[in-house]
Parts: sequence; structure tokens; C-alpha cells
Amino acid sequence: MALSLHFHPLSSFCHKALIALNELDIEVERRFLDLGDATQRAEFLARWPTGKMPLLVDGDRVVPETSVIIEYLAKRYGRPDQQLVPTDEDAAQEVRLMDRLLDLYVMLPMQAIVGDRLRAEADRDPIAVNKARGTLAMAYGMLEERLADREWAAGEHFSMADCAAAPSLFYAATLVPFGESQRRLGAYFGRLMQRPSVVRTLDEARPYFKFYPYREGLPEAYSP
Ligand SMILES: N[C@@H](CCC(=O)N[C@@H](CS)C(=O)NCC(=O)O)C(=O)O
Repeated sequence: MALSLHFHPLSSFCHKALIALNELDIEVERRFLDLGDATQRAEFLARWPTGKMPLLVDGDRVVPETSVIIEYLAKRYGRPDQQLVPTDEDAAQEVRLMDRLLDLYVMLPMQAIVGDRLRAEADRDPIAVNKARGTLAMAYGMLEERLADREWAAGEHFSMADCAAAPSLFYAATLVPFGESQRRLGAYFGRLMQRPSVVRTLDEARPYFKFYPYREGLPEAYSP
């Protein structure tokens, strides 16, 4: 097996893929990607034009996009008892829906807010940041409702949707804390933070949290 993953240890989407790798017990060669380095950036863009990480490379095959990477790994290299995307079609559809909701309405607005903070002050966009904060609040409300009848994001079993939830909520909570009325969401986040695949991923990222601009809001266990 010649699997490698191009990643950065602080990146939330990379955490999503790493959590899945841990769940599936798959070891890959990890290639640290520094997109701030012009040579690495040019090489990476030549391989995958969106320039988005993580990127899985399997021999000659390039596998982009976290949800596609996770399904690819689970189908080809996962154990049959590790169904991050269930074989039952209805259950699989719920996993894919929750995965999309978490990527689009938690991960992306969180990224937008953090990205804004990393810009020079003159280039910041408070309107976009406010909108992103509103999206996070909306998503928390939606998750609170959906968690009424389930332990994990898409049902009774840990799935690809939880791989998306853990890093997105980990960082999003530093920007918009969970509300008093969002108890199910808070409890769910607690379960995620205890999941061994998540603990391992966050532990490995620990030396880098000092570079996260909203580090003061990180859970105490990961406070630099
Ligand atoms: N839809 C993509 C999103 C990946 C993504 O946004 N990755 C971020 C890091 S968390 C990235 O590569 N950012 C670098 C850039 O935009 O230049 C996926 O699911 O893989």
C-alpha cells in the first residue's frame, strides 16, 4: 500500500480525514504541506488545482475532498465492521446529509471567520464575519434539534458525519460558544472529545495550537 496524505496539522478539514484514518485503523505516510512555501504551493497546485488540503495519494491516483477521501478509504482499505458510511442506503443518506451540513454550515463559516482574522486589518470584512457567525448560530440550532433522537451526528453509530463534526465544532466553539439551551449539542461535543480517534488527532496537533488566532477559546485540555 502506497498511501500518503498531504496535510497541515492545524487544518480542520485535515483533522476530519485523520479522524477517519484513525477510526479505520489505516496508516498512511503523512506529508506536511506548507502552502505558505512557494515551491510546495506550486507543486501542490500542479497536482490538485483547487489547492485545498487534505489530498490523498494512492499510488498514481489522486483522491481529493474529505468526504470522497473517507468513502474511498472505507471502501478499499477499511474493515467491514468499520462503516463510516453505512451500507444501508437510508442510513448512508443521513450520514451524507449530516456530513454536508457540518462542512457547509459549520466548517466553512468557521474557516471564514478565522481566515478574516489572519488578514491585514485593512482587508478584513466585518459584514462577512457577522454573516458567518449567524450561520454558525443557525447550524447549532439545527444540530440541537437533530441530536434529540441520536447519540452521534447521523444516528446510533459514529460515522463520517462525526469526523466532520469534531474538528468543525472544536474550532467553531472558540468563535461562537454553544448556547445555554444547546445542551444536547454540548453533550455531543463532550462525546466527540472523548472519542479515541479524535483525541489522537488533537493530541498530534497540540504543538501547533499556539499558532491558532483564537487559541484562548480552545478547550482547556488543548490550551497552549
Ligand atoms: N471541500 C474541501 C475543503 C478543504 C479545505 O478547505 N481545506 C483548507 C484547509 S482546512 C485549505 O486547504 N485551505 C488552503 C487554501 O484555501 O489556500 C474538502 O472537504 O476537502
